[in-house]
Amino acid sequence: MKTRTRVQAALLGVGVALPNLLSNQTASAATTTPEPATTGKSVAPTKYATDETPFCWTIMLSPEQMKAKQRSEVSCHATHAEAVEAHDLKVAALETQAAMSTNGPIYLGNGSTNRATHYDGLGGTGAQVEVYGNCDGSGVSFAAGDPNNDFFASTRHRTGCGRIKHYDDAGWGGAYWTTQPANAQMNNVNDCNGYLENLPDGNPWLADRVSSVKYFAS
Ligand SMILES: [Ca+2]
Ligand SMILES: [Ca+2]
Repeated sequence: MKTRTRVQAALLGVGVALPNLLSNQTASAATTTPEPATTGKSVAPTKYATDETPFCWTIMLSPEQMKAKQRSEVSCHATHAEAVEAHDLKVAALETQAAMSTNGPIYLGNGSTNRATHYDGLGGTGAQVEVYGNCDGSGVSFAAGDPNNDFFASTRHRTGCGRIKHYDDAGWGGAYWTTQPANAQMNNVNDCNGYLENLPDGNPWLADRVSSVKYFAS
């Protein structure tokens, strides 16, 4: 019921926005370029997953940033497509920034490849956080009080990171649990979208307790 209400609201939004868009285009032909990309989006991004913005992403902290005890920033969107679009824009901005001081393509210690997805619920359900970066010991770490802290209950390996370590504490401390596609652990689920594993709710208890994660190639 909730979904249908949201879809109806979105359709109404399009119906209202279209005449405005057309009139803006007519007006802009003689004046300046209109503000881009805001007319089609009904929900502004948030820093944490909500019912309205369940699709989130973050770029890993590099080992250097991790040593400096930085904490992760998450950006959440209404649809997966919007989250991906926003990610691409973000990486393009990072590349431009890096190009100002270097001669080669540099991602400031972060990659543009989707390495893993963490889910609110068991079995890859609920709000999800897509993680981009490199499998070189980079990671994510959430501050106390951040809604993404103690949030993940299952993890899907995407591209390249053969080993992912989940820690109970921010800054990669406390009890931890390692997911590896080669492991034959209980509660594993494999499907064509990548290796998916539920985090344990026993010893060590990491389901809904993950505060930081590190990503390794193997
Ligand atoms: Ca959860
Ligand atoms: Ca924790």
